[in-house]
Amino acid sequence: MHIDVLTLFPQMFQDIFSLGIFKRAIDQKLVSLGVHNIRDYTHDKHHTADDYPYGGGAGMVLKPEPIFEAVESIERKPDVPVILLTPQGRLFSQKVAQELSQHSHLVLICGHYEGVDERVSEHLATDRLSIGDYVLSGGELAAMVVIDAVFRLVPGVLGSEASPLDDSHVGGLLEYPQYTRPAEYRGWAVPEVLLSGDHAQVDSWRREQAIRRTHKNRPELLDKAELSPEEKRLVERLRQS
Ligand code: 6GU
Repeated sequence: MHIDVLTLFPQMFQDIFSLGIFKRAIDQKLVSLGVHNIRDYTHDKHHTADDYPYGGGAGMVLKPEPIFEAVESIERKPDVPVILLTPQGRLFSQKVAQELSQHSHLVLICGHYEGVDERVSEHLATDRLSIGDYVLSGGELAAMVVIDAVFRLVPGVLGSEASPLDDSHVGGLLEYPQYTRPAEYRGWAVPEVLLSGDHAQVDSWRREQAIRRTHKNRPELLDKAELSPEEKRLVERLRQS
């Protein structure tokens, strides 16, 4: 999986994916990141990437030409998604991350200032993504969120192939609580069942904890979660109490 990012701040991407699990993944060539400075595709002596908005108003708008030229300089097949990161995009989610991880190549464009000339969204981008209902000063952090969530789904990037299946939001529930040694810390004991060695009991405890935690923190997720009839009865009881 290769991701190309277009940004006004390429330094922001310097070290972030060369640490932790992604270091090995990059060394093993499972994933790679190309970072491109939009300013390198300007032609005037001041390398102007932004300009005043037509119609007036506050702030500056990213010009279309350097962004079109930067994307066009990237060698890519016709079906490669070109994604604009913008608060006006559709909402990014684990499901979208899974969709994107099926592609071998993505191009991400980081918006900035008050916005990006609409012709980029309309005639260059094939998709627009937002990472949540808040405004960031640029698309870079959003792009990093998308890259992290997508890279970790590429087969082999996580140590164990099974681990992404247990993640929060896979299957529509938040993840169950995790514990490691010591079995007792400052008087707080790890739940007995986890020390029992009974895998069926552990699985059923975890499933119930996932449901209880989802009910407490993200109740709206339970409407769409995949639940057994018994689990649905648990949800009913939680909602009534
Ligand atoms: Cl993709 N960009 C910006 N600037 N702000 C955001 C966002 C993106 N997603 C949520 N907030």
